[in-house]
Amino acid sequence: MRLLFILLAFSLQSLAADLIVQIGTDKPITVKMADLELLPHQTVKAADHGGKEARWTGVPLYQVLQHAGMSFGDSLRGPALAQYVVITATDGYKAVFALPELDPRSTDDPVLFCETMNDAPLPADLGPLRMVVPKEKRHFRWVRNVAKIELRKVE
Ligand SMILES: Nc1nc2c(c(=O)[nH]1)N[C@H]1C(S)=C(S)[C@@H](COP(=O)(O)O)O[C@H]1N2
Ligand SMILES: [Mo]
Repeated sequence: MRLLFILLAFSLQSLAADLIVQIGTDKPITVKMADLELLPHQTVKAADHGGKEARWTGVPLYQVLQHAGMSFGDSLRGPALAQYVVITATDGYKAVFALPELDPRSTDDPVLFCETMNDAPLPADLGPLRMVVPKEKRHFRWVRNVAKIELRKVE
């Protein structure tokens, strides 16, 4: 019984660590923390809401979308630009990004899914994944505890 409980707690924890990514009406895919590890990372120095500066390391949002099958190449133009990304946290908080804010052809401003702050894994109230958007003067889109990423089309 006790072993069962431990196993259950363990699998729930690893479930919570997974990221769900859905491109349009495709079947949602699960991106594990181990999958994220393999994607290109970037480190930035940025101050959080409390004004404390830290070193944040993570994967750019466009890299995660690319990993899930979206292309950021020359095909991303015209009607394809009328798409947007919805980030949902475990507490239901949501933030929205337009594609030119993410596309490296359009901007050098990083939008990152960070797994570490000052080289240490994020505490439970922030992580395991937190968005870091250094260009924002307000921290509206520094979503804590990210659970899901969706690419949707403006109707
Ligand atoms: N999951 C989640 N992330 C969130 C929020 C929230 O309510 N839930 N609030 C946002 C807002 S408005 C701000 S100002 C910052 C505050 O982050 P901090 O308290 O970790 O500094 O988190 C952002 N990320
Ligand atoms: Mo805020």
